[in-house]
Amino acid sequence: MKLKIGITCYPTVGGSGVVATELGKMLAEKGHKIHFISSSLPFRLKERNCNIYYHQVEVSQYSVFQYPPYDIALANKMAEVINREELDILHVHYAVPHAVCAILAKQISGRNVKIVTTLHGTDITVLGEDPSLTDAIRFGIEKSDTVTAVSKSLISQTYDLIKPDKPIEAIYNFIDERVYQKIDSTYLKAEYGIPQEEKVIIHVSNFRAVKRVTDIIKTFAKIAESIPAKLLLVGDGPEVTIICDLVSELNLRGKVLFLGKQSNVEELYSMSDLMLLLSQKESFGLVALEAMACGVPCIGTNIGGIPEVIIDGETGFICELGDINTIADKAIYILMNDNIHKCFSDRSIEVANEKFRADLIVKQYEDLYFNLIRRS
Ligand code: GMT
Repeated sequence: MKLKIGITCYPTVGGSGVVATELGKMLAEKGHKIHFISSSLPFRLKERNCNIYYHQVEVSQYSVFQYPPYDIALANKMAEVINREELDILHVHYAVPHAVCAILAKQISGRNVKIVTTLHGTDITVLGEDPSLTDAIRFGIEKSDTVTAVSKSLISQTYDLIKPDKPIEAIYNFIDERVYQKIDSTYLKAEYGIPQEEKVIIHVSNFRAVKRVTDIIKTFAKIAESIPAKLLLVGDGPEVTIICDLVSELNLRGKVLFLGKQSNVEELYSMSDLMLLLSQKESFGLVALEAMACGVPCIGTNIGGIPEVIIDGETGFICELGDINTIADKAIYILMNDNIHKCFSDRSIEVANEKFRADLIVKQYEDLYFNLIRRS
């Protein structure tokens, strides 16, 4: 049986948008009809696929509205698509506003569409602490037909912060192993002017304060004292100016490459020897998984879902938040020891494939959809 599934996510760069879009693409490959409903085309939705449709939410800009009514317009568009396309499932990523909009849309449409909500982290760990949103988040969770979260840690944080009366199932994020794999990128190192014998450390994020990119720079400064190395910073965001200033202050300007937003990051991972993810909030850490799939050992903080992705002592190391000296020591240990690096790299690829392979995770979502439909 093939399903008709609506998907709503934040379409701009971000792990939740990536996961939602990749899930839609995979489900479309399996023959399900996928209807993306969002404010703009999800950035990863590039190729044409006859099973994928896109419905843009248009928001009125009447002068009487102090704020454009995006949430109402989204609910209205969702209801329109539910009815016209006879959706079986509406899968929304983020409790607010998307789950709340989906519940409203279901009522507007009058159709028994099943609502699946996936929690990604920011909606709980950041917004969940805002009293003006807590009750709405709890409502979105409790009134969804099924709720999933991207890590076990996020489930316990959701119960701690929001206290919903609802079971939540962990379904991990995944990578498309056809894309994320180690490729020969020696030519790229030359293109970036990095001598072949120099080590490459990579960090990929949206440079928000929670990513603690300043800790990455401080750690790199210590590593660069012992090893010839370059740091690749991939992405863009609010902290970039602070980070540039710190790079200059620590005399690292020739050693840190600010690459900005990049596509085909698998090439950049493939030329890297180590990934650093030193966040203070991280429900999963999709970038660590992407790096692992390309054979890059990772050092991450003991925060949120990171220890569910990086296996301490097998695919990298887990260190305490802000413990720059230990992080730098462990990084140098991996980078100076070819045998350890190879073991961690091979094990990273194995874990990415065994635990987070696309077909495995997409099947879990598919089973969940079919169970919901069977129950109705
Ligand atoms: O990390 C971000 O700032 C972006 C955020 C998002 O909403 O896209 O990422 C969240 O969802 C990703 C996909 O599930 C997770 O890999 C990230 O860990 C999570 N971010 C946080 O929890 C801070």
